[in-house]
Amino acid sequence: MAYKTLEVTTEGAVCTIKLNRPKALNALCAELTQELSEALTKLDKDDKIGCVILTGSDKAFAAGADIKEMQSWEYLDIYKNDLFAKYAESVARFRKPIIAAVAGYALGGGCEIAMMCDFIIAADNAKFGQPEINLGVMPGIGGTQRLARAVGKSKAMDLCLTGRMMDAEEAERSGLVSRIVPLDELMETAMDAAKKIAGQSQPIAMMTKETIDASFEMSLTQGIQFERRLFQSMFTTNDQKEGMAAFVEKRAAHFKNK
Ligand code: DAK
Repeated sequence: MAYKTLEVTTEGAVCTIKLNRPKALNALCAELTQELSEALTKLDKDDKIGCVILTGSDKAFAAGADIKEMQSWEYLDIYKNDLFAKYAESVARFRKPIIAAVAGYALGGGCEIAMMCDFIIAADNAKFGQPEINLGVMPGIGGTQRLARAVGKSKAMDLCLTGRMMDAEEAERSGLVSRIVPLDELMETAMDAAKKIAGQSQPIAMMTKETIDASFEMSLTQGIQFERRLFQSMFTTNDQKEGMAAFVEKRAAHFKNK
């Protein structure tokens, strides 16, 4: 399907979604969020896709929600339509691995979407921030919660209260991003990681993601119990048999996602 605000390309079992409103630095307008939600809903159901990369342009991953669109919103419209809830859920509840490949600005809603992904690979020109306070609001799709969990209270407070940006080095130091690469290597690095993930057993990768995500919702004891139960269940899969047989037989594993 053709989208107006996204470029969606598939290479093997990896799908890349590129946010594509370059003139507005990929500001997240209603059309873009609707299209992103539709694309992810389809990909979640597509058995052939094992991993998704979400990216933007060299200058901006996304500079936040579309301020020009948002300017005239009234409280009751936002409340009744539960604005942004559906698309935010479609990213945060996406069940397969999803990598954010971030170059340039990831601000406001842009930083929040990147944080909803499973991990962030940043180009050396990436800049992260929650500048909503400069607009007389605060982060509204998980920024206060996910940023605090990712970088700790002190830096989350600093970023959300001053509205300042942090560069890629600071973001990596504080644990927001998993690695930094030169800008011209960003997509190749993200694709290598995505292919590696997509080459694993899809159900096992999904369960691994689900278990790590559960650690943010559960006590340690509950989380460890959840992990143990899912680990045990993996021994019902052909892929566990194949993975271990391949190791013993000194050959590459061929997972069948079963
Ligand atoms: N919205 C709309 N247009 C934007 C935009 C944005 N967020 N960011 C940039 N643009 C547009 C600019 O207006 C400009 O358009 P023209 O004037 O050329 O028509 C074009 O993109 C290029 O931008 P600049 O000329 O400003 O480019 P610079 O390189 O000089 O500066 C910048 C880049 C990223 C530093 C600057 O553009 C900037 O500060 N942008 C705004 C960043 C920002 O404040 N982001 C946070 C947005 S608030 C909700 C939950 C959450 C939210 C909303 C609702 N609910 C639950 C309902 C989220 C809110 C946000 O994300």
